[in-house]
Amino acid sequence: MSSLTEPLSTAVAELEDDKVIDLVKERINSGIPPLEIVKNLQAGMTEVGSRFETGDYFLSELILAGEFMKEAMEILEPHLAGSNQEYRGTIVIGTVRGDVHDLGKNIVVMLLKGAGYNVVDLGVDVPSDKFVEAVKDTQTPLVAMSVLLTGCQEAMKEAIDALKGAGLQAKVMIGGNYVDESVLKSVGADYFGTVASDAVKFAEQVFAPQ
Ligand code: B12
Repeated sequence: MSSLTEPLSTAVAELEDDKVIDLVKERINSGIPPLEIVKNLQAGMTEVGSRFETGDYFLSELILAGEFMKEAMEILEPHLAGSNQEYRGTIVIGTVRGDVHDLGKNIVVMLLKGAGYNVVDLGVDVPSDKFVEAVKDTQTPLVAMSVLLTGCQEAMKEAIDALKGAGLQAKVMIGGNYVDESVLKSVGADYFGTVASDAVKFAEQVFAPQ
């Protein structure tokens, strides 16, 4: 049914919730880097999405996958978030209006916090004015937006236009499973990423000492 061979990714795709949790714990205990584990989880979730698309899985299966992913993330969180106390600045983040997917965004939040940033997380289904308000309040030089639904690309563009319209200079990084160079151009963002660690790379550029 799929070309997945990696056991954790396969367990995710097959919705074997107990096995997923056991494998995540086992891998953490044996010292496998947490981002490697995230990569395998993400590959499994992509397969869940494909099966949903082809009608082999239904919404109930998407919901189930979302739930055991949350449990897996709770196990990974202390390992991803690290203990970097150095304050490097504030970053605002949210999933754009109309989209409630947040598992990926939450991983981005954990990594940014782990890298020493103060993260203002606006949550999901965030309208443009909330992004504008948070950027004004924090005076952040960097906003991160997450999107998983292709239909929400327009909402992302609206949020970016609203920031520009308000005269704010903050750079915008966008990310999610389908974003690429063409999405970046069409919404007018400054940077795009398809994995959570991309967010840290770009933050380092924005916050680099001049
Ligand atoms: C789990 C899931 C759900 C769960 C979400 C639970 C939650 N709390 O997030 C629930 C059940 C709620 C859900 C609902 C829906 N979903 Co859904 N869902 C998924 C699924 C299977 C996995 C998403 C996920 O969590 N992946 C795991 C995480 C770790 O990966 P990630 O999100 O991609 O994040 C990583 C990167 O993208 C990146 N990243 C993410 N954000 C950012 C931000 C920045 C700045 C950076 C740098 C990086 C970055 O870093 C993360 C870690 O590396 C995807 C399939 C897929 N291919 O992604 C479909 C998918 C996204 N869903 C889809 C659909 C259609 C829906 C529904 C419309 C279904 C329905 N009929 O109701 C609703 C929409 C609800 C809404 N309004 O948002 C489609 C979207 C298709 C499209 N073209 O738009 C997908 C692609 C499935 C498919 N192939 O058809 N879904």
